[in-house]
Amino acid sequence: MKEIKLVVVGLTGSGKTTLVKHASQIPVVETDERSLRDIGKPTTTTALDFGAVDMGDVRVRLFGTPGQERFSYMWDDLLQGADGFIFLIDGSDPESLEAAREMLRTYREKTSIPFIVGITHSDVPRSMTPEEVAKYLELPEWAVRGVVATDRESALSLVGYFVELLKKGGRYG
Ligand SMILES: Nc1nc2c(ncn2[C@@H]2O[C@H](COP(=O)(O)OP(=O)(O)OP(=O)(O)O)[C@@H](O)[C@H]2O)c(=O)[nH]1
Ligand SMILES: [Mg+2]
Repeated sequence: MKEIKLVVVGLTGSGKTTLVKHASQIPVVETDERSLRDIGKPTTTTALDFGAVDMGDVRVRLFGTPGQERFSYMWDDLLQGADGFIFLIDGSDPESLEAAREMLRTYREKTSIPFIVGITHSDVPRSMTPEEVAKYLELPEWAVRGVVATDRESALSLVGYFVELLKKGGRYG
């Protein structure tokens, strides 16, 4: 079976661990620990999340990164051998948008592999739309999709969408 490695990146609280957990069909390896700082949730990823899901003839390996800067030593390691990355933004938190843009810039300087942007919390009323965010990030609309990371079907649909794009782009398969 062909294998594809996707890395899930984004700010703390953007929903990376949640997405990997809901998209994976194997029990997920998690490294969440109690957060020392108040980040609006009890735990934070300290090293990585790992999950996997088979999609047709492709086995997708999903690696979630830690969002916090102090664990950023993991970022380059996790990108090793990756076929693409999914950049998550919490759509219910417009105040995080500027920091998210900066972080996306950092990742695009690190690597030239393909990426898409997922707008999480799409189920929260008055969340930012993918169109708005695409405009802000100066990306084409096809590159930015809404997702409900807590919902298995929605999480899988985002991953599946990216896998199809990678196949079409000739980057994979
Ligand atoms: N309603 C809703 N809640 C979400 C969604 N995605 C994530 N959440 C919640 O938002 C929080 C995000 O937490 P994580 O998945 O731990 O975020 P993370 O990006 O892994 O954060 P770090 O590991 O700290 O970098 C959790 O409480 C999730 O339940 C979503 O699409 N909708
Ligand atoms: Mg996490």
